[in-house]
Amino acid sequence: MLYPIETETREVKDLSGIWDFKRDGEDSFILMPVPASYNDITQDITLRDYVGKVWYRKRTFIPISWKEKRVFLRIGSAAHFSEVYVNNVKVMEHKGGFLPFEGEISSLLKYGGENEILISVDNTLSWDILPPGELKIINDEMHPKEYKVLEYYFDFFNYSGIHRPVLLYTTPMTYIKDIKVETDIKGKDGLVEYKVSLEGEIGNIIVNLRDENGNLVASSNSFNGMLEVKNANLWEPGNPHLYTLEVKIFLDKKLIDCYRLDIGIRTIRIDGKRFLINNKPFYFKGFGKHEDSDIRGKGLDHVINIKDFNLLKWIGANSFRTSHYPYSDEVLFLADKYGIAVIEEAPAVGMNLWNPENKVFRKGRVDERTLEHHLQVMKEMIDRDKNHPSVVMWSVANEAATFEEESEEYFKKIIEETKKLDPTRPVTIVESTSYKDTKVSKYVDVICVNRYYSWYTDSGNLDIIEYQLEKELKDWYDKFGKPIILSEFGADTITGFHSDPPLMFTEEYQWEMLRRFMETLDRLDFVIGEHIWNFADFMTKQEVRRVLGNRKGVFTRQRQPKMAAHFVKERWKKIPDFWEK
Ligand code: GCB
Repeated sequence: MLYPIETETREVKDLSGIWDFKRDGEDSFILMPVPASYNDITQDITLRDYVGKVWYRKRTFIPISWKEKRVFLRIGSAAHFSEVYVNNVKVMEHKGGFLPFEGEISSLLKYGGENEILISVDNTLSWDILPPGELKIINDEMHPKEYKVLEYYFDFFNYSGIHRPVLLYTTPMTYIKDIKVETDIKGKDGLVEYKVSLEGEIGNIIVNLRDENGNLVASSNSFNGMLEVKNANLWEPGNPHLYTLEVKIFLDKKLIDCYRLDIGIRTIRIDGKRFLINNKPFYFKGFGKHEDSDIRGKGLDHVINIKDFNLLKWIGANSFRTSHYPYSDEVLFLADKYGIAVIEEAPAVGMNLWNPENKVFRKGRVDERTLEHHLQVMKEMIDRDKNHPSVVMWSVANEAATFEEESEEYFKKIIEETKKLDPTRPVTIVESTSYKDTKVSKYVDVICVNRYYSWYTDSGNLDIIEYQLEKELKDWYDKFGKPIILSEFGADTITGFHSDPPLMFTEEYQWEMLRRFMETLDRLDFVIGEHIWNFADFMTKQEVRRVLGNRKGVFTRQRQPKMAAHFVKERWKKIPDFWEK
């Protein structure tokens, strides 16, 4: 899937702005910004915690000139199930709240007139959608009849609505439908293998590869091919050179369509206990993040995004994981540009009830319907993001109940299919299970482990970290012989709380905990990365272990540094991006 861009043959109309909005069944509309979660926009608690369907409506003029073109409607994301109507005709529906969907609407439009776009979005979770959840209906003496509660087992608020831009865009009748790029390195030269798919009449093609200054470095006139770039400037974390692949289609010598795709030339390979980018051992320094901010919820916000990348650079991070779902296209374009490596995660989180007696991988919960949807999500995610140089690994899930027998077949299929869809990137699953019990980690290329020593276990005992971390990670390595990333570790920290000696929830405790974890990792040469949980504080559902959300951020939700940020910055300054212990 190509991201909509403007070129000499294409137009984009961004429908971001103020839409009409109402809950299903209501008579009148209120005003609602798009993109944004609707939850925190009004003062109405029943809307904040609403479960069910809502409607978004936008009226827009379509220019007469668009009659000669194809017009597509693309929704960046809608959490979680959506149906789309144009001038009262249903054009598409989509399941899954974190990936885009689009459809051609040319035949439904009034050209030179006003058109109505109506989008329903339902945030109800079930076991056959990712992330899963369940609508519980309580009938006991302590609740009113049929009392409804949406239960979910992941640790972020179920923000809802249209979270990413809604775009109208045009293409010519014959148009470039997709481009796929894979790159390699030969000595000092770069190899760019590409494939262009076309819809409509077959025309002639010119493919030009240009460097950052617009200079032509290679070209071809076939739909599939290999471009060679002499003395290529590679893409890598910290030094992210991009090239532009310019694809032009001609019919009878007339330019019909043009698309420009930014690409990076780089390789990724696992070699024993090393993760090689451009044949050099890469060390992941960074965070698990969230798409989350005040008022906007999970709505795309360029201000927050640029601030976050500036903070990543400031603190010396070179990577993050899109915990726990694929982030917006716009974030990944920034990662390409800023030179930040991304572990991109599927929205498979909350597949764990932390109880071997109460199974998740069974009929009616995570079963063949979930599997089918999960496979579809992997397909959509890879289809959208295959060309991003910043995406260096796929994560198929976070903290699933991989100790259950039935999880093995499930994830074996998901991992096999992911590797088939993209043989160029390693695959991981992020584990909370013990190395002894996991049925799945044997299928992945890199082991990712989340550990909360001195927090959820041995709470308050910082002195246990070194012993437990070293022991457990060595056990993981001895068993699987694969490189390991400590993909989560952290402490809830209320900014402004202090104590010395360090006590839980203070800024000193977070600092001291991170220090002890990190210094232990330095001694383990098979550990190829440290991702702190979390980049910033974020909203969760309300529960007694959460104080206005999860406070494990090294930055506050408003993106101000806690004390530990300064320690992490000093540490990461000393660790190069390419580092072999
Ligand atoms: C985890 C989860 C993450 C939570 C975190 C925590 O293991 O992967 O989603 O937010 O722990 O803070 O409990």
